[in-house]
Amino acid sequence: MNSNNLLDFVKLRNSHEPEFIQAVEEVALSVLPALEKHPDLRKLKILERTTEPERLISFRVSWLDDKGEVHINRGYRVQMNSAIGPYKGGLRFHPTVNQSVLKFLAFEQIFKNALTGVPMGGGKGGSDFDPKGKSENEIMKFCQAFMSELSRHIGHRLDVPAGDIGVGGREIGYMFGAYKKIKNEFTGVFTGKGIGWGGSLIRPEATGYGLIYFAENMLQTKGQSMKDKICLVSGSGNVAQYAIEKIIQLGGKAVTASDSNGYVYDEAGFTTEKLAFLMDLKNNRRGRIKEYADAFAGVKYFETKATDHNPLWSIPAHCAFPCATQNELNEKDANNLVKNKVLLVGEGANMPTTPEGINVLIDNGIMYAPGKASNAGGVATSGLEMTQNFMGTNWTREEVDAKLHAIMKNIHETCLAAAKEYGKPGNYMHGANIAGFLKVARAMQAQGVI
Ligand code: NDP
Ligand code: 2IT
Repeated sequence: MNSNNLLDFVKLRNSHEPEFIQAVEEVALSVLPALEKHPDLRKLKILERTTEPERLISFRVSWLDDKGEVHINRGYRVQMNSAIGPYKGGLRFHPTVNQSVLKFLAFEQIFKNALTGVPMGGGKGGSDFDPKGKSENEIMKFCQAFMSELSRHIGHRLDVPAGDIGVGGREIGYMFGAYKKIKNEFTGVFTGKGIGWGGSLIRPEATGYGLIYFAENMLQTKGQSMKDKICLVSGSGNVAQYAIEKIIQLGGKAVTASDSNGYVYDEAGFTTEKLAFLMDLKNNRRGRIKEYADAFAGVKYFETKATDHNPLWSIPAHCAFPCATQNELNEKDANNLVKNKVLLVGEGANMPTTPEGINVLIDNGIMYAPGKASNAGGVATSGLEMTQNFMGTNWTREEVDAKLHAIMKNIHETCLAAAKEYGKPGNYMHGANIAGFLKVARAMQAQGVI
């Protein structure tokens, strides 16, 4: 089966799922040429099998708001692949959540998790519930209603969810509490738990820190470092916040952050104090990014209009870190980055760059790190949380951070080695896709046609 046949197969079966098709197409274009070296894997239709979820659960979530009004949301869990470990991946609460979005995320998660070296399969879930503007009580009620069904399908050796957009420590707490009540057992069924009830130090920081560790590794291949690098960051949630923190710690300068209303441009750069303000604004007061610009002199705020490009990416900088959501950096944005001679793009979000955008970056020699490699620090540290839960132990901050550091370095080396071996030296996208795929493929081959 050549790439056209495979994509026809996937498009036919998933014709109304554009994000899922986009994610499969990227992996297929990397992996199919590589598979010419492995006719045994082609014959077994391993790639085709990875595009079909092992199980997809969709369910009704009914709940009552503070005024007693009934709301109906849709809940999902996509159990995509369990060849190398229990299903593992986050839960997303956002109005744009649908089957296509969750299947793309679960598909990416298979290969990302394989790259971490921690034994975890791929999964993802969530709901079209919109947490914005909901009271604390409504968030709890929704989480409990969601768990009344999801609890039947997960377990610490079966499927271990975590956070993603709209799901952070607060929501994990409510969902973990509901699970424990329903099942009458205390297990590490979630990661991203609070310290003191099974959580791991550094898990909240891990995705953003890991992203910047990965970028540092990329820069080192050119004899450079993060020091004095001007960085564009999009988003202002979990990943963006800790990416900014690590950029500051390594001597770089983060000059932007955004939310779905607009972005701020702080030419002087974030400091530890300004970042503390942003974290309080977003994590406690749950306000809008505009307030950051209102609070500090010299910071500009721009509303994001529905245009064909995002002006955040046309600000001159050395590094760009999209940390908000899928398809937030398109071909025009990529051309603007090229014009400004950006050195690297490191994806903190999942699939934030469109396929056309990726081509522009790679064709123009910009180092490009795909999310499944560069944002894998989050799930890798979730894996470390699972290990600590099974061992009944807690590692120190320094221990977890050292392991995260080593894992990101290893992923970086793995990507470069696979890229070189398969004739695409320096291409992190092909390297990540091929290395992640081959690990899962060998496990599927050993386990038979199931
Ligand atoms: P959060 O919910 O903490 O933050 C999301 C941020 O992105 C917010 O600033 C949000 O703005 C913005 N955003 C979300 N949707 C849109 C949109 N449609 N348009 C513009 N801005 C948007 O999520 P995370 O930081 O956890 O996740 C960010 C990205 O990183 C996602 O792609 C996620 O899949 C990925 N990721 C997360 C990991 C984790 O451990 N949390 C691990 C690996 C990847 P607003 O508040 O206005 O909605
Ligand atoms: O996209 C991701 O890797 C995450 N949202 C984290 C998943 C996890 O299980 O920690």
